[in-house]
Amino acid sequence: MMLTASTYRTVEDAYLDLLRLACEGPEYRITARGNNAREIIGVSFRLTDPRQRLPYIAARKANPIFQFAEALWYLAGRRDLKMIGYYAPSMRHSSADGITLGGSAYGHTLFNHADEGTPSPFERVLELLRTETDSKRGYLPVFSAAELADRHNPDVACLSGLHFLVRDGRLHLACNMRANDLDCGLLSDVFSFTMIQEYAAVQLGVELGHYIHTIGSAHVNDRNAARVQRVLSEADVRHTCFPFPAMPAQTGPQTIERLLVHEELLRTNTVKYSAEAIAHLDVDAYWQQVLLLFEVYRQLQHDQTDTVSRDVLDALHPGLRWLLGHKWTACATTEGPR
Ligand code: 5HM
Repeated sequence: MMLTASTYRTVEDAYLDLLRLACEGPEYRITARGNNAREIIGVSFRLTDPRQRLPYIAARKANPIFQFAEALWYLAGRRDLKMIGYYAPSMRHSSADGITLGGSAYGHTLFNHADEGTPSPFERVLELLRTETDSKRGYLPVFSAAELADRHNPDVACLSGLHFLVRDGRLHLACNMRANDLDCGLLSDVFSFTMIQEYAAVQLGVELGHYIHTIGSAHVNDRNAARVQRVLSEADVRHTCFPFPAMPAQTGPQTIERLLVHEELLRTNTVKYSAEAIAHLDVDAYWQQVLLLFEVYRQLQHDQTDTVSRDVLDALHPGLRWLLGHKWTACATTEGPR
């Protein structure tokens, strides 16, 4: 009897099976808000190693710079387009006022304090799990019924809610989504939500557990069909794997704040960092990797370079270097494609 979600070690394994499912046996063909898609209703999977949250598939050209930027944007409780639109210009279409994001600014819902001195919903859940470890109440709702009041709302939350459960000293996260694009949204959502999970585990001082992802409408848009086919063809031959390290135990709100100071300086081209300069900043080696990524992006966006500095690329984790080399020719090194 299979009543629980299919189990995978990494997001890459789950992603490939989800694409196969959508291509081989879609339940429906839908057209919603101008998008034609193949859809399956009611999909669920479990990841046993949520830290392995990046797909090493050349044809997918995953963008780890955006992934980390989005995760930090959430963790900082932000909703400004200024920051996230720089890393993902397409998100500008989802903003109603050109200044902020709406329902998809999940961090704004989760990490903000209603009033000065009041804990954020996220802090409330942590407090609950610290006092009653086996609690089933560690749920953070995100989608709100009020979002449907405006029929033309361009940005209705796809994330229904996040459910944090501590069992046997490990923090599991069960995520519920009303809708998920299996080729696009899914990868960035799993990346960010497992980062929030790991961040919560660090705050609670427990191990990282499993990540369970459940989707109401799981779909692949027809406009991405060609890329999906390329990804699936590559799936039969690829062998690449780069284990990603654990988030440092001392990571906290001040770490996020400190990182975002450097992020803004790089985004606004106010500073330029060498690998050496980043190595001397007051942030852990794990988070220095993210600043190296933001420096790469500064060079691509502001300097419009056709060769990103070698010292910065060499200082990167090999998996991140591999992903950048497959996405931007300016980042290709002798190990990667030219
Ligand atoms: O019409 P609708 O609001 O469902 O369009 C948004 C679509 O963006 C979703 O159906 C989903 O396919 C995708 N999406 C996602 O997969 C959007 C967001 C942003 O909220 C997300 N994941 N995080």
